[in-house]
Amino acid sequence: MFHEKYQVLQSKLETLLAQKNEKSDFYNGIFDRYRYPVLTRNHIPLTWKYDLNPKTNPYFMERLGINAVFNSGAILLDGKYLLVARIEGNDRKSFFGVAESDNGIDNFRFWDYPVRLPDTSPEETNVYDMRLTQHEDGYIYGVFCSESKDKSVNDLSAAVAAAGIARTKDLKTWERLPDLKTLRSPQQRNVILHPEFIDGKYAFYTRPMDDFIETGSGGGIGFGLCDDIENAVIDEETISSERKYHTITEAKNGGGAVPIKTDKGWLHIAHGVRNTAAGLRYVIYAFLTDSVNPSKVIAEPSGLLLGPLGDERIGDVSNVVFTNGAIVNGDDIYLYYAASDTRLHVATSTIGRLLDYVLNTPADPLRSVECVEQRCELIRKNLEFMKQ
Ligand code: M1P
Repeated sequence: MFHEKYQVLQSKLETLLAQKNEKSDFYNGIFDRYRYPVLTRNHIPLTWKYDLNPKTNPYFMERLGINAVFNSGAILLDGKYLLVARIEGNDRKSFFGVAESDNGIDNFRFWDYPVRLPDTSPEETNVYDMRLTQHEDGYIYGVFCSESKDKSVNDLSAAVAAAGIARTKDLKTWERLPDLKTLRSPQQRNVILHPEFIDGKYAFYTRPMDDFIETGSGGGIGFGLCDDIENAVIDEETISSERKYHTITEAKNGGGAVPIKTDKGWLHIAHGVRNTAAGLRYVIYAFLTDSVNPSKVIAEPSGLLLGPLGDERIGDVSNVVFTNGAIVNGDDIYLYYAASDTRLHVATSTIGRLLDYVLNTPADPLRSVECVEQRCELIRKNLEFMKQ
């Protein structure tokens, strides 16, 4: 019975891993959605969850269950599409696992073992949301949220978020560096290392926060330079993409995928959050920054690029889409986005399309009356064009 059960589960897993993905019928001309998620908790190898020895596990139970697989860093390495996924155990702790595919849209298979980061801080309780930067210094950097209990207040759920930094050449062996220090922001999440030196320095996109959940006085996505990646300290953060009243970024925003270099500037795919009666709503938006000064926004289209749709809206933290990874292969872009902190999807587009989107979608005029004017202008042009 033990062996039969194993065969059934293993063959179910193999069927899932072999499943071909296909574009869904969603259309907006900007990107394609796909029918199946690329990673879910069902993609996790049985060896990670079960004790496969009938003597020590006579009931063939899960011993270490997995609750969710979601927010993933992404990189193209030696022709393979690699995701460093956030995997959350039934114990609520997150860790990282590398999943590999030949085409970026299906057949992602986890490597044998999860990532073992060097344990450099006994205070660190949880790690998640790694951004993978192939830096021009030759290393691949993983910058992630390192979370610890906030012992300064008498509140069991109070936590402190910092940006952990690790580096590797192969995603197998990792060297942990000291966490990023931002002298003017007590907490950080959604930090990304820019892939190139700026003025000879390492450049980070930050997300200044006063608190673990609320960004407080943090005005948007920050940017700062540091001299030494082995002791990264940023004393000055300037704001790049701002939070704005009555927009998709009103409550907070944060960097997403590592910015993509294009001939028109750096393409950013980030997240924005607003508050609703049903809780926070997370969507993905895009903007373009200057080629020479990547903190200077030169185009920011109105509203969201990708919002939670259909089943994506439901999960452990509902009404959330979130990205921390994209892969560029030639002109093609593979955007990995998680739905409701539960599973991971892919959307595909091209650099050409997304540049057209950021450069030619009108900016948010910030007031209903002007939004109506903007839409009427589009209708007027269309009606005139259709008469021709
Ligand atoms: O639960 C939604 C997201 O919340 C956090 O994002 P932010 O820091 O912008 O609030 C992160 O914990 C992220 O992992 C999570 O998906």
